[in-house]
Amino acid sequence: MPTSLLQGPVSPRHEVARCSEVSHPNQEPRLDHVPSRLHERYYELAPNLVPMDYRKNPIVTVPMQLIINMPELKENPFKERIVESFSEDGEGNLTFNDFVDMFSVLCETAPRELKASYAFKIYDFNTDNFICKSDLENTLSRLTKSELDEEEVVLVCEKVIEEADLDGDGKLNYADFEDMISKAPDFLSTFHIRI
Ligand SMILES: [Ca+2]
Ligand SMILES: [Ca+2]
Repeated sequence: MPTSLLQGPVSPRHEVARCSEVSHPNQEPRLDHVPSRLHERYYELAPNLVPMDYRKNPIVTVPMQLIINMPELKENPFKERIVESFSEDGEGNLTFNDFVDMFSVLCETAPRELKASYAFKIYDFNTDNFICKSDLENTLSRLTKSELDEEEVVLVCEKVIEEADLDGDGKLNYADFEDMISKAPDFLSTFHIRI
């Protein structure tokens, strides 16, 4: 897993506090507020797995299948990839910290740069640190929900790579990708949810 992508300039867990301030304008901003609300959500997903008492440092994860059925994610075409990308084990099992990170990146007020770095991870289906043609085809088919047929998807992807691939190696590195999404903001729109 490319750790450089996880270490953005902004800490996701710091951002979650900002999200709470925005979504509760009438309340005093409380930095501990959202994590405890998120812990309730986390607990509700799997009351038999998640303890309320962490004093013995239990190892707790909630499996992907339960997380992708949350109302915030259920309709998202990238739900499995999103959960996988935030899971420390890479298989979609989320610790509470993974869960908090996921919500803080997806929240509407998270900085664009932070979202972009996770979008790159999420779209990089084969996890080789590049967005190649097959990643892009996979992404586009999900974004367009089969409005385009296979041939059209291939054509659009070739075009996108042709335009965004600045160093000419046939795939997009992060700089190429950032350049591409700056021209097509829709690419980030599936990464906003309310908590
Ligand atoms: Ca890739
Ligand atoms: Ca390139």
